[in-house]
Amino acid sequence: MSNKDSTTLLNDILSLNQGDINDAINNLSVEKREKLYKIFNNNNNNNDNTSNNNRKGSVIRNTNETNIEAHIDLDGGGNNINISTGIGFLDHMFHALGKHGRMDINIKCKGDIYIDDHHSAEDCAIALGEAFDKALGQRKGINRYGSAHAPLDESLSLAVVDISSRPYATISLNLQREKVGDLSCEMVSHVLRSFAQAARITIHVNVLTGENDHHKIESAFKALALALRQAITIDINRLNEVPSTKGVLA
Ligand SMILES: [Mn+2]
Repeated sequence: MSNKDSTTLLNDILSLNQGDINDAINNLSVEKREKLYKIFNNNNNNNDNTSNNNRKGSVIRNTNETNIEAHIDLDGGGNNINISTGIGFLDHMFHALGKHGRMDINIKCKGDIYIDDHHSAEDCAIALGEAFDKALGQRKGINRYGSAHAPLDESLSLAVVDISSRPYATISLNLQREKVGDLSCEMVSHVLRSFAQAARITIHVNVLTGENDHHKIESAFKALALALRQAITIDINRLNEVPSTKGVLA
């Protein structure tokens, strides 16, 4: 489009009243709203660190038990994911979280898995949660709430998220096995809880039905991914608003 055409188009837009503009924006897909939001946000807030145009977070976490690097880009799209926790099935679950939450996630962990999976699984969840918290910044303009069901064959899970700054997790998975791959089943709820705690969010994750433990856990992570996506998505109609009656979420 030429500059002249663009100018004509912008003048046409400016001649609309606010109600018509709001209606038009409401009719756009979430992806288009986010794109529109990014265009305006980049133009207006280039020097504002608290703005939402760069929703990335990085954490380096070193202890005697684990050395971890975690990066997340909430708006990355989920096509650039590299997970290496040392625990194969956990890699698979974090990958699902990024893919279906449309977030780019990178985790590298060197941990004491010669002992067991506990420290690495827990600490990766903490690092990822801290990176998520950093990426959210001031928590402005977000939907805040999200909920989703996700099936995987016979398994069905429900996840509900509130980006509340109140760390809380209710997890009910009904797992039967001792382990799936190298991940202990008891660590799955621990991972979800640790993530919620570090991210400072409330999550409810329930496996509603299912038989196969791999399927149950995977449907739980997918439901959480979808609910998180909803909750972190920017609502273009309230870009500078913190969605809390208190006025503060960070
Ligand atoms: Mn699978």
